[in-house]
Amino acid sequence: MTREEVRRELIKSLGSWTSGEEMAASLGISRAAIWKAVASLRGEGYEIEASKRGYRLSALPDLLSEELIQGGLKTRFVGRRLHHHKSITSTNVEAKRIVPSAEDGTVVIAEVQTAGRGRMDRHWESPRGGVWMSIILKPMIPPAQAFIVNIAACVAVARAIEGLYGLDVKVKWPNDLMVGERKVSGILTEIGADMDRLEYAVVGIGINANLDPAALSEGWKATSISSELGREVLRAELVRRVLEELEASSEEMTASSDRLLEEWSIRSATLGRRVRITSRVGEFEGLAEGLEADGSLAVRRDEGLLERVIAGDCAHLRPAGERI
Ligand code: BT5
Repeated sequence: MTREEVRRELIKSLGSWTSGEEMAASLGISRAAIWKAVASLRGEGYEIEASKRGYRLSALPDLLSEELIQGGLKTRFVGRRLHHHKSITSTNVEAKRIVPSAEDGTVVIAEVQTAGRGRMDRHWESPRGGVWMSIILKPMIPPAQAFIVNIAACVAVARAIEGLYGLDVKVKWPNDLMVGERKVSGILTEIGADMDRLEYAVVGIGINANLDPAALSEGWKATSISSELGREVLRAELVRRVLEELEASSEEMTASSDRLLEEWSIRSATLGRRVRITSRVGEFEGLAEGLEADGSLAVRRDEGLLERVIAGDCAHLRPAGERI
């Protein structure tokens, strides 16, 4: 059916122009037939622009369905299997449930999470308009290297948001992505391992895409892509880009982690700042000096001692010592 074929072609190049001539040639139909199909799709609520450059699909029923994400997805394995839920407790919980039978790169994605989770069982607010997804990875790396998955995910999401929207995205140790001083995305990586092999990593990614941060309970600490840009974005395009960047960074992490650690450091909003660390061993303040090869944050305590913090929370402090 022409309309269906045209729809698929436009979805493949969602957000960019497709020439009518090329589409007609590849589908073996006339340009007039394409025009008719476009008119019919517009009638269904698809927003399709037309210009000398061809057609561009700029808005669709804003769902993160398999079809919308996978059409035009340029990955080898990440996102090739995708489970879309309108509402779910937590995509990480669901991903861990299906992990034994899931292929490397399987994605669980939801429009809404009713019990989204942050680290240490904190609550993650996940209303409509965001991107809430978990990617199952089964990389060939030893358990001691598991931290690199989190680094790879942070770098991938930062690259995706920056690449698509030109926003300056910084990483706040260990897992926050920031625009300015506000959090736009959080990552929760959970792993399963035996003594000598990482069995899986579930990379949970939450991105405040099209939502009003004021509607979140700590809106003053959060931002969203739409509020930064002053317009809504195509979430399916964002998801695709994140999956593509994640595949690239997960390949980098199995080859050599040096570049990722370096990029993380360059993107870091934490290094060079005074921080307050809260970890299992207690709370202290100091200067964040560097990211170590094992993913820990090196913090120079005021008394001069260098602490390597492998897990915990980190608050950025103003020079005067007040919390931001
Ligand atoms: C995180 O934890 O930042 C990891 C968040 C991971 C969420 C994804 S969504 C898909 C997948 N499925 C899940 O169930 N989770 C993952 P953490 O560093 O612990 O930060 C949690 C803190 O961020 C909370 O205590 C709030 O202060 C704040 N917060 C909660 N919801 C937020 C939101 N939507 N935007 C910005 N900040 C938020």
